[in-house]
Order: sequence, then C-alpha cells, then structure tokens
Amino acid sequence: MRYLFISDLHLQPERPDITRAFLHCLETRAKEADELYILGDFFEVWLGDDAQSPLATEVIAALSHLSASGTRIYLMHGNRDFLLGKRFCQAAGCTLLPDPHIVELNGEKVLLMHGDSLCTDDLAYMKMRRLLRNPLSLFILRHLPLSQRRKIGRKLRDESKTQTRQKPSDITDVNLGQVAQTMRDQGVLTLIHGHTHRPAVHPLMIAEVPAQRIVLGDWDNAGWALEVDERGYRLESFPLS
Ligand code: LP5
Repeated sequence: MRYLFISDLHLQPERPDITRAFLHCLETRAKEADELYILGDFFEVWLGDDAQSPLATEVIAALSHLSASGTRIYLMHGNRDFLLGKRFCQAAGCTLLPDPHIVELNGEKVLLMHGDSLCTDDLAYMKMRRLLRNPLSLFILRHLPLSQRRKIGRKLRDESKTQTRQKPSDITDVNLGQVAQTMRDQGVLTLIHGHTHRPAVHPLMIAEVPAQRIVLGDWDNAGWALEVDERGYRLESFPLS
C-alpha cells in the first residue's frame, strides 16, 4: 500500500502557482497512491460549503476525478478551514476525518492530527479555538450570511497576522509535553501533523520506546509531501513550478 500525506497548502486565488502544483501532485504522486490524506489548512480560508468560487470548483473537480480513478481521499480540518463540510466532501469524493484520528500504516498504528491543538503554550490561540470550535459557535457561524462570515474571517486573519508576528517562535510551536502525553494516551509511536510550518522528522521516546513525530510542511516556497509505503516514511519537498 502507498499513502500520501499533505497539509497546509493554503489554496487561494492569489497563489495560482500553489493550485497548479497541487493539481500536478494529484495527477502524479497522488494517482500512484492508494490513499491521500490532507491534514488541514487545505484552503487559506474556507467560509462554508455555500461559498462557491472558481477555485473551489476546480479543486472539487480534480479531487473527484482522483477519487473516481481509485485513490481514497481523506480530509481533516485545520484552523483555517474548519467549516469544510459534508457538501464539499460529497462533491469531491473525500471522507472527513476527526482530529485526532488513528490509521494503520504497514501494520503500525499512526496518529494523525492537524497540530494546532498541540500548541498549548499559545494561550490566546487556545482560547480563540475553544470559542470558535464548540458546537454552538459552529452552528451559529454556519448559519450567518456569507457576507458576515467573510467580514469575520477577514478580521480574524488580520488579527492573527498581527498577533503571530509578535509571538515568540516557541509559543507558536507544539508543546512537547502535550505531544508525548497525546501519543501515550493514543498508544502510538508515530504522529503525523502539520500546522506549524516547520517540516521535520523528530525522534522522541514514548514510554522508553523510540518514536517519531513527522511534521508536514506548508506549501509556500515549495510543496511538501510525506510518502509512506513498505520501505518506510519519506518527507520530501519539491518546487512549486
Ligand atoms: O493560521 P495561522 O497559522 O497563521 O495562525 C494560527 C492562529 N490563527 C488562527 C486564525 C486564522 O488565521 C484565521 C481563521 C480564519 C477562519 C475562517 C473561517 C471561519 C470564519 C468565521 C466565519 C464566521 O487560527 C494563531 C496562532 C498560530 O496559528 C500558531 O499556532 O498563534 O492564533 C492567533 O493568532 C490568535 C490570536 O492570538 C487571538 C486572536 C483574537 C481574535 C479576536 C478577533 C476579534 C474578531 C472576531 C469577530 C467575531
């Protein structure tokens, strides 16, 4: 079996180079994989499945084509696109995964997360996350008129840009104690996540056993993908054009 993991593409009309690279990735790497996992922040901002755009239409058509050709596609929410819903997934032929989610790869239990919930030192973000992601808020947000969601989304992005510039870099990274605790609780020795835009493979010890945390990269200056098959895990970057 071959698996492909990507995250943090931040697809947006302003970056056609990323969209092109993603479509190329679907026609090449993803086509050769049995399963494609998109672990959050697929879109720069997703305001709801009713917010149609030429970009959304193009991406849905490409995913649906891949799914019809036999690659199973799994999608997890990120902090930018947690309003991706059933309508998108049905049209694109994807299955929405909860965060966290465990899969079995080559006989090993592997934990998948977006990664934002591991950044527990970022207290302001944690507070905002709790506020936005509780079921009542999600219900209200989903039912606001699109124009209001657009306004709130813009405000949140602007505020987030200003605040993240001022936060020390260790605050916006995962908390290692939280990582170890989560891996122990879930009974895994491999964790794959995105969000932090710090691609790397980190060895660590869980209950005195060697383990690994694989961080996917964001698609900005390059594309990033993790390929998994019987030969193991390979985290790779490639040019966008
Ligand atoms: O995204 P990234 O990686 O740059 O930064 C994240 C955290 N920021 C966010 C916010 C997103 O960037 C924007 C969310 C857009 C969602 C759109 C869909 C929903 C629209 C709503 C429809 C109604 O997630 C950032 C972290 C960083 O990761 C690293 O982990 O630090 O967190 C922040 O910057 C949060 C600030 O610290 C606190 C912000 C308080 C916001 C108050 C704004 C008030 C306006 C609200 C109006 C209701």
